[in-house]
Amino acid sequence: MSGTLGIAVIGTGKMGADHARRIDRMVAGARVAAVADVDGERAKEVAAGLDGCGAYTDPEAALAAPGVDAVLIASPGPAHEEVLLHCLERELPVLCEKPMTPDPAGALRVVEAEARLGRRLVQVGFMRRYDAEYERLKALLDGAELGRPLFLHCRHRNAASPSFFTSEMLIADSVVHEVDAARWLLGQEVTAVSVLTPTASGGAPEGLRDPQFVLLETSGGTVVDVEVFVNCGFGYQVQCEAVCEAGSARIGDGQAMVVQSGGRWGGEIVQDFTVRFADAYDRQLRRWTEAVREGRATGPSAWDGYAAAAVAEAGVTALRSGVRERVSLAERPGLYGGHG
Ligand code: NAD
Ligand code: ISE
Repeated sequence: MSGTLGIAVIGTGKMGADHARRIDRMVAGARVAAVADVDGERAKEVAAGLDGCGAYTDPEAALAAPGVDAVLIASPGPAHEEVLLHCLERELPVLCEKPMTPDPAGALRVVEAEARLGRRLVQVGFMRRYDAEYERLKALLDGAELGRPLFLHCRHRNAASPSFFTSEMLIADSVVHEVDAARWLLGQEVTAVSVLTPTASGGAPEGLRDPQFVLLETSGGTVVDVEVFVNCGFGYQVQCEAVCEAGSARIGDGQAMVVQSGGRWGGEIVQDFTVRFADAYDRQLRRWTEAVREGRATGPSAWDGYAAAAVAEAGVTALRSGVRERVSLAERPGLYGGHG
């Protein structure tokens, strides 16, 4: 396309408002044409700062608004499927925040609808694939100079969890990022999940099983462990160490600047994902916009969203059962050749 890409942003909470600001200020060739939020006041507030942007409470009305060529979904996970299916009906390219859907059954309905259409329109917001450190680790592993990956040791820590967070969401909402990152970094599927839980931290809200230790086994024989701790109190940390046959590589130490003064050394720990992954969100949106304008599909696909949801479901079952659970995947439609 030659004109500016008009984007409808569905859900204008923390992420939706941030993405709308990003489209407005950081992405060339795109503008926010409409926003929708069930909270009409929130939608109006975000639209007020954006030239020619309509505010709606009904997502379908935003999809049908004048000048809308593409959609960004940033409503809560359970609301994604309905909007995704409407986008596919209207043949609108869509960038959908993770998780694509909270359940594999819903994700499979999206995959099947897109496969029937015969072309990729859905990209899932697994933004770690656009983070500079993750990109370097991916290039190193693909280059194979360290040999075969044996382990990925991952840590995913949030300073505090939102009030609505459940024990299951530590897996389906947080570890789902590691699931996608592991599938992408390794080019393998996750085949089984086990979950161990220590006595909950005193800093966690009553009843929340936080932290958890999640073990993923993969089709290529790599073992991935994830410490997820969403009320660690001290900051936001996402780390990954790949241990390979001939060496190891680690990302996420966050040591951009180390200060030495008064007989001490140290640095800052960022407090949340909007800071740690700001560049990745920018790059994700820029590359998606470029691809949509050129009529291409790139990035994590609906199949990746489905595979991550299937692993998350096995993880939630393992959390409840206390035993190792196998992951079962549907047959992959031809539309989704290899790993995205
Ligand atoms: P939020 O609660 O701050 O915002 C969600 C907004 O959606 C709210 O304004 C709410 O009123 C609105 N909403 C609720 N139901 C709706 C519906 N049916 N239609 C339209 N609007 C609706 O949540 P958030 O933290 O911004 O998370 C939004 C999405 O982004 C979730 O899928 C979440 O998992 C994802 N997320 C991704 C990252 C990341 O790092 N990629 C980080 C945080 C959140
Ligand atoms: C949140 O929804 C995200 O996606 C963040 O990246 C993650 O760190 C956090 O745990 C999730 O709740």
